[in-house]
Amino acid sequence: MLTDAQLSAWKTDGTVCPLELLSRNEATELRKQFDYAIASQSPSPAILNSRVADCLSFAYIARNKLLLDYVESLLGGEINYLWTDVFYKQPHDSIISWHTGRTFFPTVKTDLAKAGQDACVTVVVALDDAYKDNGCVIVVPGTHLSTDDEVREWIGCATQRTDHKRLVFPQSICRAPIPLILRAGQMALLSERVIHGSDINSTNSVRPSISIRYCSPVVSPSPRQPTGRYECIRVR
Ligand SMILES: O=C(O)CCC(=O)C(=O)O
Repeated sequence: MLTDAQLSAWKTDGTVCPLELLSRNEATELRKQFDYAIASQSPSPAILNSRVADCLSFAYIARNKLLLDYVESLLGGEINYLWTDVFYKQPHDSIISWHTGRTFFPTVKTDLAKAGQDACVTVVVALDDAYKDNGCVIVVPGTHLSTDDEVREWIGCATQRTDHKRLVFPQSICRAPIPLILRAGQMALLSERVIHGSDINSTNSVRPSISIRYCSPVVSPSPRQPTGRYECIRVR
């Protein structure tokens, strides 16, 4: 479970990072399985999601007890798994533009959403070390407290996530973005409402990570969401 300090960081920043999850060896093993899933796609995509990769590792990591304990601290004791995106950021490859998870998650019209609480959460798991130069995820802390109109004004309606320009910081947001620096096997939690993205990988190696999406049972996506995602699966 998250400590009081971590919960307080979540409330202020909309993210908690880093959290210990896997050993370096376990992360390497998991990476091998995702490498295999990526290699089986032709041409190899930079972003792969669980619809196209029928990969047991998705189920294995999405049900990890420690990971679900962290998620439980935010969503409560009943947790649904939505889907996983695999980000294999190639050397010198593209940015992920500023966006919020909300753009892609099912819309929630509940008292929970009105109370400004998260019904959907992203877990980023680093399959290798992630840092600024290799294009780790960057978060604009505190933006999860903004209104939808403010977010639209700052970043527009980002439905197309990849771009080849540098990640430009929206000037009107006053808190500086923070890089989510993770060792292989560590994880970060992201609010569905916090603005984030990632910059160019300026190294010569791939930066691999996975983003696992969870929701509380108040969100009940139909088998065919507008996003084309899977129906959710109860994992706790
Ligand atoms: O890993 C990345 O580069 C971006 C991750 C992201 O934007 C997300 O999980 O929503």
